[in-house]
Amino acid sequence: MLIRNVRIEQAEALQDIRVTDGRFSEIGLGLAAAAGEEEIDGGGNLALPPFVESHVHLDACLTAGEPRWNRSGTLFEGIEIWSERKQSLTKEDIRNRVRKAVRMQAMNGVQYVRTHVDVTDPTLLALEVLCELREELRDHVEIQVVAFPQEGIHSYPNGKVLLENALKAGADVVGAIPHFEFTREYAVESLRYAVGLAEKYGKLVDVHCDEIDDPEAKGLETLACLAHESGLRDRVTASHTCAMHSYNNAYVFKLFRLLRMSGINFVANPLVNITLQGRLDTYPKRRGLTRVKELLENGVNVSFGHDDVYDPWYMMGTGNMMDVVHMGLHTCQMMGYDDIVGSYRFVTGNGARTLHLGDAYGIKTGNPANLILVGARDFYQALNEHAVVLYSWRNGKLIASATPAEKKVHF
Ligand code: 17E
Ligand code: FE2
Repeated sequence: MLIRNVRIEQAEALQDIRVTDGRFSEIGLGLAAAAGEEEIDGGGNLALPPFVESHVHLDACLTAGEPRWNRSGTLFEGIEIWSERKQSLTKEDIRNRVRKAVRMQAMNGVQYVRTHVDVTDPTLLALEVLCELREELRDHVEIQVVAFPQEGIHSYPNGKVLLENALKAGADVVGAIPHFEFTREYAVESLRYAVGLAEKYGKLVDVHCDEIDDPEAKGLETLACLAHESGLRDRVTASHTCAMHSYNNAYVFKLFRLLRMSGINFVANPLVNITLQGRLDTYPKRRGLTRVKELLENGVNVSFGHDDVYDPWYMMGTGNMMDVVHMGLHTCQMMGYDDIVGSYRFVTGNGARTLHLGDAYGIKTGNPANLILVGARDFYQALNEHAVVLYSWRNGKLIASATPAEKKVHF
């Protein structure tokens, strides 16, 4: 197959991409079609490696309003509602919702997903189902499963054993939630325990870290210190880190030295944290997003996640990572031209680093032919005009396509 006239990321010239046996076999200017080779006119549109959803909760997706709506709009009411909803989980319920959400993501060009799955459940049902779906859907999406202790490790009955059992049952990544633990001591112990399990079982780490407007929430320094001293480094990710928004600058200055040394990744979730944080403020109201621009300036890897698709924490969402980037650029005030045109990195390459996808990710000769074609000349236009993903190919096979809606003005 020959895909003609596409702009690969921010390249100046339009190029052609040849796919042979599911891999990129040639990339260049004006390639000649072989006899009988399928040709696709890229029309000058934007070719990107597939979107990476680096933080979402698929087990809870598509449950908004069940059994009740989140009236306060806080994280903590969301956790209460989910705790009620998870009593009625069944295998079929989880399978149906996750399959639907994954198809929504596929329609929007996502091919890699890291999902947190709540393991504060004595049955570990959602974890079991997500591990099954990870295998079942492998041809269409690469799923990583995080064992996520939503109600705490040390503060939930049998929490330590459940977390370890989740790893034995096949989770890829260990989670934690220090700001939700009963005490500061539990917060620290829970991080030590989670990192210890990652070492024991050879897993990655991704912590819901300090998702609260409390400047005293300092799980991050403990996590970064553990990543540094254990040598796990970039195998560790700190998600949310909202408290960093409220830390004083002197403390942040000191903290950033450790963050640079530790090599850890960050995931910000702009759509969700702009709505969950600041809820207990009157005015002025904090935005509560982590310091994305400053992290990047310090050479730290940051990706963006959607976090929720229509659930107790966020009652909107279609799985479109461009919505996430759009919100992130506004709320983090990254609205310079270069910031905008290059912002696909938050949901492509930076996410791939967080997920440890390795060199096989990216539009390069020899790599698996995984790519999307976005209906815009660059990512700036794509964001501004809400472009659609025209094609999503995985291993050279078309897995999703769309036609832009036709709109008319009658004057
Ligand atoms: N659970 C949590 O602790 N934080 C979140 N943002 C979501 C679930 C979505
Ligand atoms: Fe989350």
